[in-house]
Amino acid sequence: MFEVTVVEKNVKVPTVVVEDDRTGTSVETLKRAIADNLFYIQGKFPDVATRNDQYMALAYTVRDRLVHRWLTTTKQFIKNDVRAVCYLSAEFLLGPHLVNNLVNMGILENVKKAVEALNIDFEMLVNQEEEPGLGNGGLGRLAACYMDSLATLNIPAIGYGIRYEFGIFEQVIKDGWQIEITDKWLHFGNPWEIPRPEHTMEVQLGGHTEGNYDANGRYRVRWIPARVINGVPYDTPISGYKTTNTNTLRLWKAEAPESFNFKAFNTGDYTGSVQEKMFSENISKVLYPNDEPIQGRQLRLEQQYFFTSCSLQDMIRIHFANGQKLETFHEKFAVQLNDTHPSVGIAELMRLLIDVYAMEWDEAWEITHKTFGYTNHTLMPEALEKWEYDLFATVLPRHLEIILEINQRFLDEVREKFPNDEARLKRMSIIDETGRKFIRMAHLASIGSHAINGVAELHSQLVTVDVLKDFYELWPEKFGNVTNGVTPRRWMVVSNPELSAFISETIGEDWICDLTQLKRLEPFANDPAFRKRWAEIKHQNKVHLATYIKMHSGITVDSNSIFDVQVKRMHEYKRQLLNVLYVITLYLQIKDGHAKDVCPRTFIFGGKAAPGYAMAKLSIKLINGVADVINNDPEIKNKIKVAFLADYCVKLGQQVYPAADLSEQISTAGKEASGTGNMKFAMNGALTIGTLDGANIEIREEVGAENFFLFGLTDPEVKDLKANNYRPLDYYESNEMLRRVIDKIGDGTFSEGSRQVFAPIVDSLLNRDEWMLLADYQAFVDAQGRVSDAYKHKDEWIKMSILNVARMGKFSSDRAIKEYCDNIWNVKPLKVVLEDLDPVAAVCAIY
Ligand code: NBG
Repeated sequence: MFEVTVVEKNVKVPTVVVEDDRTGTSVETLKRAIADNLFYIQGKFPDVATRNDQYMALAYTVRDRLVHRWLTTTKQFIKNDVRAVCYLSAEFLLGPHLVNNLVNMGILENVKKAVEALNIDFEMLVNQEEEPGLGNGGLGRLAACYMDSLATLNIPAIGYGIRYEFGIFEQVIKDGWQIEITDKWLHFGNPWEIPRPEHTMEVQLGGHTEGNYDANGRYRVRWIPARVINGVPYDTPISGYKTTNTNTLRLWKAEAPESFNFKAFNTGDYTGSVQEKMFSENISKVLYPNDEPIQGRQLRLEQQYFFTSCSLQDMIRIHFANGQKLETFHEKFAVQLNDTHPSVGIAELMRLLIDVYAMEWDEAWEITHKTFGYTNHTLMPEALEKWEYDLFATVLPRHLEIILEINQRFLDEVREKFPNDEARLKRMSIIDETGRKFIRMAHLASIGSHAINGVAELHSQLVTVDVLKDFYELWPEKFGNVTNGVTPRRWMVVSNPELSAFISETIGEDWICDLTQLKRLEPFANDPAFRKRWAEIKHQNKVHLATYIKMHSGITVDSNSIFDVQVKRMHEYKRQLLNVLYVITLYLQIKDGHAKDVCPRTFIFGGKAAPGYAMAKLSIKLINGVADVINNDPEIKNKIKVAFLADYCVKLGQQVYPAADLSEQISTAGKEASGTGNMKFAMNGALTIGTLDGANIEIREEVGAENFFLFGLTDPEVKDLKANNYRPLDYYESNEMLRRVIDKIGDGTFSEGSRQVFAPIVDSLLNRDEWMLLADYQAFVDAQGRVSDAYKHKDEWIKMSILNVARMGKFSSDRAIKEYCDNIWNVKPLKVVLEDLDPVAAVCAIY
């Protein structure tokens, strides 16, 4: 930006500010930039431009402004020799970039005006964006919220992951069943990323190892791989809210080292010659849906090793480029393992230090152990990663040797502390030898990290008495808790602009970066005018969602009814089926002639089922079957409606949370590690009906028991009942309504007369009921009754809604990130100052 002062005939005219075309943010400059990009980047005249051309032109306009901040940030991080957080995650569920970046950069209003001045509908461009769905659910979305907070808090950070060509599948519903369609997020190009082929890393796989003595008589191991694959980094700038600081998300794409196998090509085998390329590129081809019965495990292991190895090599490259020595690696990088997916990184850093850089074991171990922290996200046994020993040996022969050495030394330590305790050694070993041999990744992660944390208080406590009990007994000081949080920028400011503006009008804007400020809304709960406006905004949001539902599923819903919402991955422990049992209960009550007692409700469901998870898919079919019957039954007189929203994703979440009255958080106690949807709902003024599970417990503590609908068994009660031969049939036999509800599922009412379709559900509920739906059924129905009663007193309900929002300060991801920084990473913020960069001058090319 520079200033021109025009002086004419000795008359001084006011200073005119001329903006740089590529960084200026006035409406006029933005308008010109969009028009320019449409012409020069998309190569289109305005009258033939498609909506996607227009979107791309706008996205590049925004990116230019981001790049300015981004490069400034990188430059200043390097100049200040900062300690950085490296967040290793197999998933980053970012959601759409455009509006989030505009909000963070503070240019939303000007951009809207510029777009409209070009006669383009802004909302249409927003809807044009394909979201990068590079995650399954909570874990991936948490990583995205954390990237937002790291940037906002001015923490130097790099997110490292995989640039999947196909992210989470697109869900369509056909005859009530889920059908999976491949995701096409890259189909029209991705304007937010910049490839950096100059920083390509080589990754080795397979083969064997050879030991020999070097010139100094030191034993060295050489890994002779069977395959080598290239990892090409693609960088996405991650903006912070109202700060210059812009961090990097670096995602790796797998490529073959050479596009052609020339030998095969020369012998005329053209397809053979490209096969190698295809095999190599497979590694970053597709995101694994979780809960999938594990086939194709080898590819998954290769994915994990691929991105971790690239990332660690990249950190070492940056470290050296900064003129540092390897001995100080742990002083410059705090590496966080987002679950066990990147935990092979512990063996990989050891390999790099010992084999590649000839460091001694003890020093390498010291560095490695000080570098890593491990976050556990689940207690579910099927999600605790184990790799078949033989498979691991085939894919990563050198890493297996290193892991065995780590294990040996570790078990010696255990022996010393707990002599003569063979059972303990067996339990704690990285190698599971109870049957077929496996490598237990959670053990490797725990041994190789200096800090281990769970994601909510209950979960962290259960980690120490359950999956990692023995490790806790060995190293209690390593264990801690960081309760999850979500970013108020995306989940309030971007998703719910009306409510956010109203809050800012009332208490100023500081709450956006300090969510505890929302407390100042409390007194307004008693102000009728405030409540009235609050209720209007909620109603408006419901009208918007109702329009969406009508458009996408043809169902007409009543915006005055309770919007009762359960959106999350389909999983038995999350108990969507318990919700369905209540829907059918209400249906039967109306059919029994009690319609006048029923408070009108719209039950909204959304969520994907892993393609191989039959029970989860069947639940979707049941929800849709129930919806068909209820929505079309004239006797119901529209008192209740059921809608399953297809293809639940971040974009859809942004429309759903602001419109919800009731948030369903009804997992079996002790099973949901934290949950983060529960936070997004409450921040947008929905009340929670929930069990004492995960972060629900802390949400209830914060908002007050009187503003939360609690029901159900506690974790110890669940365990007790299990231990005492839980018999679901007892509940079925003794509760008439429950019996009628389950019989209805079985008798074909919701499956066009077929008794077969839902037989597995009935069988599972009556004979096993692993997740104790029947035990919690009556308590749930009673709690739902309390919800209906409360909703009848609309004014009181709104008060509770306001108090929920006012007391959600704790659940900002900013708070969570500060705790990680202080207790685990020991990193400090660095406030970056926006400076004019001369794009011609070489500044720095390290990141
Ligand atoms: C999930 C838990 C959620 C939790 C998120 C984020 C996995 C393995 N775990 O309860 O099920 O909120 O992680 O921590 O996806």
